[in-house]
Amino acid sequence: MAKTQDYGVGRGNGEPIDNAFRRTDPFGLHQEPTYAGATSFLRCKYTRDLTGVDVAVTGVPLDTATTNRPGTRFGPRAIRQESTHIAWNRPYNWDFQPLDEIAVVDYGDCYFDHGHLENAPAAIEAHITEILDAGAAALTLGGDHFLTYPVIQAHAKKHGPVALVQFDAHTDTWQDPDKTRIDHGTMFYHAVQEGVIDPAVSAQVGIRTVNDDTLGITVVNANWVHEHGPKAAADRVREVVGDRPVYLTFDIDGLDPAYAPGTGTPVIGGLTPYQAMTALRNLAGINLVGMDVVEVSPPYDQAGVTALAGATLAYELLALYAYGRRKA
Ligand SMILES: [Mn+2]
Repeated sequence: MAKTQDYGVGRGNGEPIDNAFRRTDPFGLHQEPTYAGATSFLRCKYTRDLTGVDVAVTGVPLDTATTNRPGTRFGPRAIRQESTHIAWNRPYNWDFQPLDEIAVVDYGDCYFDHGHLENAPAAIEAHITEILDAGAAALTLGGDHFLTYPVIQAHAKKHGPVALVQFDAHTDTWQDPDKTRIDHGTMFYHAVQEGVIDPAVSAQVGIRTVNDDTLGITVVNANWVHEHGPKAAADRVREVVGDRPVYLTFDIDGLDPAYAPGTGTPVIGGLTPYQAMTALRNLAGINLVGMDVVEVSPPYDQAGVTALAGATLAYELLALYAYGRRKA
């Protein structure tokens, strides 16, 4: 395993450019010009070979379950592009480089037929199952939040009912009177009913929309985070999840739209990037088994800031995951 030391363009452990297909070492930073080269998440290698891989990053470009503005089908590609800006340095809030310690590849995107949309959930679940069956963890880039439901179904097959940690403006546990409709605001109702999420050990952070029935999930709403701070919020989450297998989903609208305007259902009064990153850093030690960043909608973005936030938070999630593997 090569240790990351250099910070110059065209230096590091790999080739000066196009490491998305030229690199051979799955560890370490591979610096290349941020404005050039084949784009992958953090310049990781595109491959479907998961031999020895710890985390497979994969896109799910689905945006047909949105209640308002679509566009998140372009999210995975935009997050990959913005990740080139941060692929030269380790996450600032962590005292180690996760890419030195875990092997990460870009697994490409999940395919589903938009002409047979009814088959998309099964296609997503099968795609994630492929990754988990190969012994890797999945870091999924969305796509609208509905996709997290089949992703969690795949995780529950391996880990049992998961503890959900959700950063979001919305609970996504709403239900209609007939309790059959499903979209990106109701899927966690169904996931709890199905038993793939255990609400008693689950927590939602950053909530600022009304839902009188949260199904027993602990809600650490945005106001609480603003009043008590992100470290205290993380403490509450850690208390709730204990040592249960955690699936962490980060809806980019958990951030305030001032920082993440490029999303389908923005709600003001949200978290700052500092609060989000500090909360994630202070979740170190949870038993993280899977994660995603969803709802980045490039058509509504400005100067790529939302995709940059998504890429940065995904990098933070890699650090959180690598920290957990250290203890294991
Ligand atoms: Mn949301």
